[in-house]
Amino acid sequence: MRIVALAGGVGGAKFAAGLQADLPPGALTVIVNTGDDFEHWGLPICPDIDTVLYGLAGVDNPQTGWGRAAESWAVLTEMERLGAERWFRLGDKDLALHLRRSQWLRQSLSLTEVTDRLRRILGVPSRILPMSDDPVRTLVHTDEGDLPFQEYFVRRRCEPTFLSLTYIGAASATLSPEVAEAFRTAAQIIICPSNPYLSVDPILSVPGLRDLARESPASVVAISPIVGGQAVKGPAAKMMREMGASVSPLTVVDHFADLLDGFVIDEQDSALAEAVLLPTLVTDTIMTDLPSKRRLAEEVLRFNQGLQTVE
Ligand code: FO1
Repeated sequence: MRIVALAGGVGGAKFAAGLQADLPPGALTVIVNTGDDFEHWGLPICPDIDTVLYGLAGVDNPQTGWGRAAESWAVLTEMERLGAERWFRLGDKDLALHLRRSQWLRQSLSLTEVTDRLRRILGVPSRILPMSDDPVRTLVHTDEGDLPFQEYFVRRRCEPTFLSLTYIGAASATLSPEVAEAFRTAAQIIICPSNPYLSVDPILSVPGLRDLARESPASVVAISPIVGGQAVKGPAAKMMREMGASVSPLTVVDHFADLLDGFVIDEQDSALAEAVLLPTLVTDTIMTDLPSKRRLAEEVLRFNQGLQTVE
């Protein structure tokens, strides 16, 4: 049984780890957002790929959700002494991965190939696929001007008022054969509880990807990243307010519209279930540790499986 999950940053990586724990080795393929990627200290950085990679390898920093556990910061400290930027914190172990990725990319390996080598070395049984091997960069239009994603998200801590997004390069980004094959052989497709605008939409902006998901015989289920009127983590709620949308799972389900066959909301929002015009699973969606991630994954897989038998 092949399961395809679409994931962005921390929330996506958490749920992907739950899916991996609940599925046979190799059953899971995670398609990851690359719109957050950028160059820093002259190195290509792929934050969402690395957040998913570390989360599935069990070496992620549980406090931040990004970067490595048991990290050291010797290079960052010395780089600051040498006058380099330090607003984007790269730990020593994390830096080794960026150096190795940079080396392989310069040898003209694709990001898909590089990512597959890295996940195998880190012992991850699941496939991790960039949404495209071509560059797509999320540009955030704010009341203070246009900001590259990490400048908005990290340097400015999402403080500027969000206006809109442009996924630069999306129109000419090509689907990799690996992503196309993953959708064609998927038994289920799951959109992880990631930011719909910053993490999921860039993936769906790759030409042909959304159609593959919608036309797939596999049913598509999304998990709301909004619980009890706020985002579990990150700027999704603030962005909704700044767009004049209500901070609600209903805004999320409307956003994905015709793509979904089912939706998952937290029990804190159970009163909204009847307003969701789709089959809805109401459960505890807060993931605090691996057992809670795995339990949620198990429930979502069963729920999604049930949708297919109905059809
Ligand atoms: N997020 C921060 O808020 N501060 C950081 O210094 C930071 C460093 C960092 C390094 C590597 C990496 O893979 C992710 C990192 N992130 C940091 C998170 C990153 O900005 C976000 O994970 C995504 O881009 C949004 O999901």
